[in-house]
Amino acid sequence: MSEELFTKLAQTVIDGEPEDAEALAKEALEQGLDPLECINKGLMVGIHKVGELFSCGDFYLPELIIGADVMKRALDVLEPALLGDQKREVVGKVVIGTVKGDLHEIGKTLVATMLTANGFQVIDIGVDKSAEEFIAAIREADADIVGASALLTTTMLQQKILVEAISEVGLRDKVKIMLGGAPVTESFAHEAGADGFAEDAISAIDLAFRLIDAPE
Ligand code: B1M
Repeated sequence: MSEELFTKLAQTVIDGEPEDAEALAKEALEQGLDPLECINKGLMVGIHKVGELFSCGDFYLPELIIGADVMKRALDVLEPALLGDQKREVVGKVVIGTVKGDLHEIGKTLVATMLTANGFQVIDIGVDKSAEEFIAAIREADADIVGASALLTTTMLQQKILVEAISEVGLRDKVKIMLGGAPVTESFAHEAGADGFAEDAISAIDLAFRLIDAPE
C-alpha cells in the first residue's frame, strides 16, 4: 500500500500535478507513513526522473520548474512532520546556503530541515549566495558550522572559493565547513579544503554531529 502511494507521489512530480501531490502527502501522513520515506521513495524518485527527461531532451525548462514546484508543495506538508516537537537543546549553530550562481534550493532546504529536527539552530541564507554573504552570516550567527550546497558542476567551484575566502578572513579555525549537492564528492570536498561532505540529508546530520564532536 505504501509502495503504491510512493509511486503515485513520484508520478505527480513527473506529471506536474501540485494539488495531487499535496493531497497524497496529507494522505501519507494520515496513514502514519514516515515523511522521510515519502520524500526519498516518492518525491526524489519523481524529481530524478524529471532530471533524466530534461537531460535527454524530452523535458524542457518549464517542466523542470513545474516539477520542482510540485515537489515543494508536497514538502510543505511533509517537512513540519519531520520537525516534530522542537524541545531539544540547541546542539550547535549552522549557517547554510546555496552558492553563488546556483538557484537550486530543494536539497539545501531539506538538509536545513533535518538539521533543525535534530537540534541544530539553522540560519538558512537562501540561494545564489556569495562567499561574502556566507561570511557575514557566519559572523552574525557566530556559527559552529557552515554548509554550502551546489547542484551544478559549474557552481561547485564556488564552494572552493568559499573555503578560501573563509580562510582569508581568519575564520577557518572557528567554523567547520561541510559541502553537499548532487555533483559534489568526498574527494572534491577534501581537495577544496572543507571538513566534510554529505551525500544526503541523513548523512548531513551525522556529519554535523561529528564536526562539532557532539553525541547524537
Ligand atoms: Co536544474 N539542473 N538547472 N533546476 N535541476 C540539475 C541539477 C541537472 C542535473 C538536471 C539535468 O540536466 N539532469 C542539471 C545540472 C547539470 C550539471 O551541472 N552537471 C541542471 C541544469 C543544467 C539546470 C539549468 C542550467 C537549466 C537551464 O537553465 N538550462 C538551470 C540552472 C539555474 C541555476 O541554478 N543558475 C537549472 C534550473 C533548475 C530549476 C530552477 C528549474 C529547478 C530548481 C528549482 C528549485 O530548487 N527551486 C531545477 C531542478 C528541479 C533540477 C533537478 C531536476 C532536481 C534538483 C532537486 O531539487 N533535487 C536536477 C536533477 C537532479 O538532481 N537529478 C537539476 C531534489 C533534492 C532533494 O536533491 O538537490 O540533490 P538534491 O539534494 C540532496 C543531496 O544532493 C544532498 O542532500 C539532499 C537531500 O538528499 N545535498 C546536501 C544537497 N545540498 C546539500 C548540502 C549539504 C549536504 C548535503 O551540506 C551543506
